Amino acid sequence: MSCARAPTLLAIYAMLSLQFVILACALGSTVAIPSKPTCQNPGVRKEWRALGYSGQKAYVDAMKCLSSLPHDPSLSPTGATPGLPPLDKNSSRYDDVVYTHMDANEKVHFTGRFYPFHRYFVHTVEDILQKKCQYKGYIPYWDWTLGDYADIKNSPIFSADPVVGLGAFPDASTNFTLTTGAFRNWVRKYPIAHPIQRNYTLQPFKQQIFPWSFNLPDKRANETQTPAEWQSIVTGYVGNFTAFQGAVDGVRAEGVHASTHRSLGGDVADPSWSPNDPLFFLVHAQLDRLWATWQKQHPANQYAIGGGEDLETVNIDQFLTGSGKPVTADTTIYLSNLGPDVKIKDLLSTKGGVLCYDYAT
Ligand SMILES: [Cu+2]
Repeated sequence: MSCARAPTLLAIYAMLSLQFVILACALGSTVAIPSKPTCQNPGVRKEWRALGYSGQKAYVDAMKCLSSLPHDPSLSPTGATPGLPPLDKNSSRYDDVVYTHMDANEKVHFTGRFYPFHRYFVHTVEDILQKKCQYKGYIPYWDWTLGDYADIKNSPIFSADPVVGLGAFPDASTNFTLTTGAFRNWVRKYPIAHPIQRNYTLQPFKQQIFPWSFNLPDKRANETQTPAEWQSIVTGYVGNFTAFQGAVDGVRAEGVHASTHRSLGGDVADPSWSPNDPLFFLVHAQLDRLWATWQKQHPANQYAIGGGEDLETVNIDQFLTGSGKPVTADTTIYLSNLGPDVKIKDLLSTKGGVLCYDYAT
């Protein structure tokens, strides 16, 4: 599969008291506290480098285990995204995870479901690793603000170490196939069987992939990955969830979310099958950490949610976080039976509802 090929799909408050309250907020967000605030001993998600050799190996081994488990016939696509390849019954549980993301694609990107879906998706994979692969850890995050942003391509996290390395960026000599690191030559089944690819591109917006044109085609992706940019998002948009999400995605998807995916290139750059590359989970844990950090920044942020259920491709500048039916705390997040369907209100705290984890930093 060529990295240059355009994808076929998505060618594209209220701490008034300690009482549990639900109310609408004037700032494009609704607010609700989780229905099941039961988390007592939260697990700790750590930065990739803080795992150390043994922690990294445990994570790699768990991912390889997921890749060796058979496809689960109970996987049940919702049909939210038309035109997908058929389910491959000879694939693996890892491929089921990828298919779940492909199935959800057109309902969970640039909509109000974006953040809750991805929080629940990553949590569910973490849960499967723990229950089916005896993994004792949690999903690590990649904190690109730790100096990496200056030269992402040469960040030490992209190690070629055959046991614990996430893999060095390949080049044209291998058609950008990942040939180093613990996941070298990994073959994934969707959309067709292929070895996973990566292709670092500092200026990814030169290539058109969405139904809208980019405003800043020359923008360098790492401008969105600086400590200053992180701080600006965390401290801004008080009580205004849609503005917060809009900042993460950016105007016409030129924010840190798409910048990170698109610049890494290959599989993880695709809006549909990006989880083919295990880097996806480190990237999305970091983006979830950004949300969790913003949520803790102000009581008005903690349970704010908003946006619409439908991807808006025409008036994208007006509806960065979707149009149509409003997304609220009572909106359901579907997971193709990879895990049970849940309400957003049970995903608004990492330490309540169906979740029980925190970030080390
Ligand atoms: Cu996604």
